[in-house]
Amino acid sequence: MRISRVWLAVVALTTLLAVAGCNPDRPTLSTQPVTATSDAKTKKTYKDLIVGYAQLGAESEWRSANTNSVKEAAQDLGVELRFSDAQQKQENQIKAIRSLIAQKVDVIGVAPLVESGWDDVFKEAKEAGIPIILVDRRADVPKDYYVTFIGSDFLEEGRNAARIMARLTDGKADIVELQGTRGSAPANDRYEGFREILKDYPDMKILDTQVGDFTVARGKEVMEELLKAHGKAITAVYAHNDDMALGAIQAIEEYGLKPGVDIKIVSIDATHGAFEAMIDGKLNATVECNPLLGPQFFDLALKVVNGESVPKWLPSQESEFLASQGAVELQQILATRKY
Ligand code: GYE
Repeated sequence: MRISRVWLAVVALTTLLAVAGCNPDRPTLSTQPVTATSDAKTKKTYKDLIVGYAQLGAESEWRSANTNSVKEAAQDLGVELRFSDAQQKQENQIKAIRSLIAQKVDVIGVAPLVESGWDDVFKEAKEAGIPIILVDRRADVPKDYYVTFIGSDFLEEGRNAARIMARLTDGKADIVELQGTRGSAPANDRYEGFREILKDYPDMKILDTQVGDFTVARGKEVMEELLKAHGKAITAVYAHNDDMALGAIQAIEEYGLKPGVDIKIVSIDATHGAFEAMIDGKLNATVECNPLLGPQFFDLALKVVNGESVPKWLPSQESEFLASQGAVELQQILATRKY
């Protein structure tokens, strides 16, 4: 048995060599040292790259996970990263991009705070020959001002949040909405996607909608105001991210109602904080939004620098989680999650 296997291998190898030798299209197996082609010589590797990342801020658990993912991936791959945090101010982000252009980095990643207002600075990058990769959020600019966008389908997240809310409330709810940063792509789309689905549910109404800036603190303040204005008429909260939902939970408890029971709550991101709140029965569901974009971002950056073609949008794969899955299952899932 053993001998016949060895023979088979010898026969197979001989055949392969013979075929390779007579087929002009195949590379021939030879003992000559392989010389690098000029293409391989000019192709850059991660270690050659200098990449800028203009982050928008540090407003949420999602954002910290996004920042860590980018920094960790850069370190693992050996990319030189020039990172800046705009502290939620568009003018800071624009300044950071201009400085990266002046430093002549190879690629600039931008998570645009809001959708509008990027034309001038993106044009400057284009004229300097520096490709822009949009990470996480879209910008409303001509398509040739950026090479690719890597991030989530925020419209679909909004639709999914509404579908879950409809299931949780049997299609009957008086909802207050906590919106993310005004003018940002996720706030715009999560607002719109949610309403799209609500059209099919005449007994689901939005009582009020306010901006909570994607932060716990603002989520709490805004929810306090909403409770003051509408009190027990509120039966559901739709928060554009988990942090605001966590703030709303505190406000609801202080008001003397039970979050998750008296008021159903659905949010977006699926952070550790959201899982803990679901395990405690205070949050009913969260729609996943993936912040771990670092490795894909650098993969795209390298391809772009080497002139390879990349898709115009690389959508993230996402799921959803419900308190009704039970504490045991949620604990197990939580243990496997990085953010
Ligand atoms: O949902 C929120 C963060 O742009 C998708 O920004 C991101 C959003 C995320 O502050 O938590």
